[in-house]
Amino acid sequence: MSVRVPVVEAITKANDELARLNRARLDSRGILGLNIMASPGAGKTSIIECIVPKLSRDLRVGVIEGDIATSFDAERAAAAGATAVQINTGGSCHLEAQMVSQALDQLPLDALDLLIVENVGNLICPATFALGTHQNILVASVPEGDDKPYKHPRMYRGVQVLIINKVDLLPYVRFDIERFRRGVNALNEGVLTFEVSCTTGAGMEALVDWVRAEAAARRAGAVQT
Ligand SMILES: Nc1nc2c(ncn2[C@@H]2O[C@H](COP(=O)(O)OP(=O)(O)OP(=O)(O)O)[C@@H](O)[C@H]2O)c(=O)[nH]1
Ligand SMILES: [Mg+2]
Repeated sequence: MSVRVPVVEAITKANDELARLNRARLDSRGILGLNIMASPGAGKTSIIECIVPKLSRDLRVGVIEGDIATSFDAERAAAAGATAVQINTGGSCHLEAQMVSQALDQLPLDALDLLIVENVGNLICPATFALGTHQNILVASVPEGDDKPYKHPRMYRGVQVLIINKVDLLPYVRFDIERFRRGVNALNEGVLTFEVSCTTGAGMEALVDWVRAEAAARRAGAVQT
């Protein structure tokens, strides 16, 4: 144990340095970077599919998709109108700043206003690795259960935005939203929260408006990194 801890610290320190370089690449161009995290199947790509067509009316959107295998999600993001790059981690359960750096090399950064990163579906490891994005967004979905804030406190603590997805399933799934909210509040009081459904489109306009406002503020240089 006395050996392992310094090794882990060294890895995250090296990652943090690369994340700072990624952030500088975004900041020098006024690009807003969002890091979307969630468990597998929570609806990360579905949300991207919902918001990209609306955002593309006035923003140029790039998407970096992280998955262990396949390019399915990059194909879906591209079909929605984004310039998309797929990272295959080959087994790693999270993205690291180095992977994002390589993906940034493949994107036309001078022609983007917004970068959305979809992290690998996992509620544990992605919370540990900074990527250089500006906002960490967690998608929680109704069928996962209302106990997830209690079971994954680190993830819920470390995000600036929470999206509760699949609210269309509330009548059919046992999900006590008050219990869920109490768990969230204990860890991250006042976290900006959106309740949405990709199936019905409910709540999407508010989410899109928030992304637009954040991107505009960043482009105007009004937000400090
Ligand atoms: N009922 C319902 N189903 C949804 C909603 N959003 C997504 N889904 C479904 O949930 C499943 C997973 O959606 P994805 O968008 O692929 O989820 P993901 O988080 O990107 O999954 P991974 O990238 O594999 O981790 C699909 O069958 C979607 O159609 C929603 O709001 N309501
Ligand atoms: Mg996905």
